[in-house]
Amino acid sequence: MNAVQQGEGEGGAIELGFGPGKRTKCESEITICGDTHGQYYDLLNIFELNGLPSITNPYLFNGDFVDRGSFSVEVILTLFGFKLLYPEHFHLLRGNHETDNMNQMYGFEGEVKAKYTAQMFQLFSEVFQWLPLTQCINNKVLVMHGGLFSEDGVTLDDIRKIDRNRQPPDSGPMCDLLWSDPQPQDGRSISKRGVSCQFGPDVTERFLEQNKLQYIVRSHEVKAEGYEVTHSGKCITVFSAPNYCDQMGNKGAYIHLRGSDLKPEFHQFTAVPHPDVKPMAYANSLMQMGMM
Ligand SMILES: [Mn+2]
Repeated sequence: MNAVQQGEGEGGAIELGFGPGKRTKCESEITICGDTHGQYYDLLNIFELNGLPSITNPYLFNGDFVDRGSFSVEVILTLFGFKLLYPEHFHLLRGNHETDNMNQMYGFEGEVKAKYTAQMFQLFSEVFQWLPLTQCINNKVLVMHGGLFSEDGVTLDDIRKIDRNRQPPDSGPMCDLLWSDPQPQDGRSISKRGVSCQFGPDVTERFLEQNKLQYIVRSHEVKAEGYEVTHSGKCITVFSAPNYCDQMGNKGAYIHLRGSDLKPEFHQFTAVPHPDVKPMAYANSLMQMGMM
């Protein structure tokens, strides 16, 4: 029946609901989108191209809804609205930008204060802390914003046990899920971001094997084509903010996971016009002057 069904089903098709390691059963299809970063008009274009969210058209948005783009309030209220309408068929995962530090520097806090109040920002901050960190689809595909871990051996159970209702720590599994990036060479190296790590194909392979998963889907990095398949198809990046910050010239993409084998199908799109408010219009003024 429905594309995504959740409940206390047999055979591991269960929605845990409370832990950060939520599980979703995908009966026929789900759409996964990556970073949207306050690009509201591009978000509307996704719904134009792929249909509005509904019980038969489920979505998962993989974090970084706010900051940089100057329509972050419009993006997050739209996404929260669909979450309220279709709680079982519309999924939101936390990104590294659903955090106070990032929101203070990259515009969301300033935007909320300009459009609403400081108290309204506190409310968003509180809700962001409850967003799940990962979602597991049909016990086969694990979705998270950043990527895998600084150490081997992390299990889905470990992920479920993370106490996520807080600002993320500077290291450890919660930090890694929000911040890490894949790298082409085996092993791990220091991240160019100065937080978490970069993980190689061997790390991905071991994690998938230990947890009996097929592949991971993550976001967090702008890609020229809107998506990238790496680690022999086992690590997929999807990014849904085309012409990121009005300057990168990249395509956006979303992924359909279809059928019982959850084969990924990529759809690309380009940026649409938006009202004349520049990205970072509400950001910390030191950031705007390029001093940070
Ligand atoms: Mn990110």
